[in-house]
Amino acid sequence: MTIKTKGFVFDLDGVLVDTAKYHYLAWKKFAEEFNYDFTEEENEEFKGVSRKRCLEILLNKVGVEANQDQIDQWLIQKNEDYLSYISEMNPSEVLPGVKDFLDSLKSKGIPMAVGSASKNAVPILEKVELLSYFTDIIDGNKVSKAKPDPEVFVLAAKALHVKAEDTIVFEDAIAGIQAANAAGMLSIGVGDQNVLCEADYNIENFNDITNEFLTELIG
Ligand code: B16
Ligand code: MG
Repeated sequence: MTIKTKGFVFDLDGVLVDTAKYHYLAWKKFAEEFNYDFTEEENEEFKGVSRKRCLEILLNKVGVEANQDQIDQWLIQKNEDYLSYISEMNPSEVLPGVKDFLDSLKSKGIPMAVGSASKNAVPILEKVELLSYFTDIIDGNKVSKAKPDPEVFVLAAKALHVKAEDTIVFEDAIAGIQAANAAGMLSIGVGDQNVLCEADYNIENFNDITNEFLTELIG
């Protein structure tokens, strides 16, 4: 059943929490084993990109070819390192303005979901105490096609029982904005406006959302 309300969908990394720094540390450690100095600038390319695809890009940079068993082992190793960093996460790592914004949507009865490439979305949301806000978590375990394919947001809208045109997506990655646009949803870029120029709206962070803007979004 489709109900007549707006649905809000949030990317995880870079929108609700800043886990990019932990992905960076884990990939940097991996690259060091090949004497490759992986920079923060290179890490920008990895935002919103699946773990598997990130490894392919990094192996290409390092100039290493490997068989599937070795690749699978490296993917596990990278994730174990990443999990060791995120095991220390706490609610103070929720990005500015997020909590107040989610509380405001919750008080208005607006349904919310997460749409993320990460396979670790649920444990991260638990650690930062945000999990209870969301009707559903559509993450890397539930999708078969990576952003910019719209699959993740289409599934999220379905879980919220809202139509694409009534869905508002918050994203920090270009591929994520493209995915929301391709799904026919309203896209809001969180972060650098010059980078996220394909978004329908841009904010620096959630403190930028005024009551007037929220009223306009809810319609
Ligand atoms: P995992 P998002 C993405 O999360 C990250 O931006 C990206 O850097 C990461 O490689 C990807 O999740 C997969 O994460 O290794 O935890 O499965 O921005 O889509 O929320
Ligand atoms: Mg992201």
